Amino acid sequence: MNVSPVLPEELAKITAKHPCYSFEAHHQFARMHLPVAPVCNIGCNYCNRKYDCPNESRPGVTSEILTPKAARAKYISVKRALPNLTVVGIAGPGDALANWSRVKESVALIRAEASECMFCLSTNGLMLPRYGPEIVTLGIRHVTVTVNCIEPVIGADIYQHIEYQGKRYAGETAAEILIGNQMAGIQYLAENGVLVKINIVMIPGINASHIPDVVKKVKKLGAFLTNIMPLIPAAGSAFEALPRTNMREVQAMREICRVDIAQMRHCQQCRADAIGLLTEDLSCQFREITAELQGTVVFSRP
Ligand code: CLF
Ligand code: SF4
Repeated sequence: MNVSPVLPEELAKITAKHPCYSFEAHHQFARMHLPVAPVCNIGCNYCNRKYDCPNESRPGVTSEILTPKAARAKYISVKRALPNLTVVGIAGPGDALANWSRVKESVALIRAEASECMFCLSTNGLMLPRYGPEIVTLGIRHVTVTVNCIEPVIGADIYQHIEYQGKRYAGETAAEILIGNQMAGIQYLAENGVLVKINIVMIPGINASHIPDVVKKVKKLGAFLTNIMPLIPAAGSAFEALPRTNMREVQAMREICRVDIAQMRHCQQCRADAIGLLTEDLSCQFREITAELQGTVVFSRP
C-alpha cells in the first residue's frame, strides 16, 4: 500500500536526493551535519548532555561545536571533497531551534556560497510555533521533529523539564506544553510545504504501546514519514539502566505503523557531526579541517 502523498514536482525532485527521506538516495547521496547547536531547552530522560542529542544521534559521541563562519568554511571543504553531498543537516548536539540565531546565520552563509544546497533541521519541536514561519521563509523544506508521545501523562515519564519563555516547567505541565507546540508546529510546517519527518524513540514499558496513536496523530497533522528508533540508553542518563530496545520489536512496530504512514528503515542514528553516505561516516577524515579552523571555531559546551 502506498501511503505517501504525491509531492509537488520541485519538492519531489530535491527529496529524491535526500538520503534520509529517500531509501534509494541513501546509497548515492551524502549529507553533512553541522554541529552549530550546543544548547538544549528540554531534558529527555534518555539524554546525557555530555553527549549529542539522542533524538537524532547515537549517544556516547561528543562533537566539536562550530561557529557559523567555521561551518561555512567546513561546508566548502567537504563539498569540494564530496561532490555527491546534497544535504546540510543541523542535528545538535543540542536542539536546532534552541540555537536559532547560530543556525540561521549558518544557513545564510552557506546559501550565499551554494544556492542549490538542501538544508534539513532536527528539533524537539518546543520552539516550532515561534520559528516555524522563519523556517518556511528561509526555504528549508525538510524538518524532523522528535515526538515520543501525545499524552502528557506519558510525557512526564520521558521528559524531566522544559525551559520555555523564561520559565522552567516539569512533569505533566512540561509535557503538555511541549506536545502542544510539537503538534501546532508539525501542522504549520506541513501546511506550508515542509516535509516533516517524525522521529520516535521506542521505549518499552513507557511509550511503546502508545506509538501507533502517535503515528496516526502526526499523519493527521500532515507528517510525511516516521522513523521509529530504538532507545540506546546513554550512560549517565535517567534511563541508563533500561535495556536497549530490541530491533525485532522496532521492526514489528514499523510493520504496524506502515499502514498509516511511510516508514524510515535505514536510519543510522548518526553523530551530530556526521559526514558522508549514511552507511559510511567520514567525519574523522574531516576533523583536520576543524583543527585548522581552531581559534574561530570552538565554543565551550554548555
Ligand atoms: Fe541529518 Fe536527520 Fe536531516 Fe538526515 S540524519 S538532520 S534527516 S540529514 Fe538520517 Fe541520521 Fe537517521 Fe537522522 S540517518 S539520524 S534520520
Ligand atoms: Fe537531549 Fe536532544 Fe532531548 Fe535535548 S532534545 S534533552 S539534546 S535528547
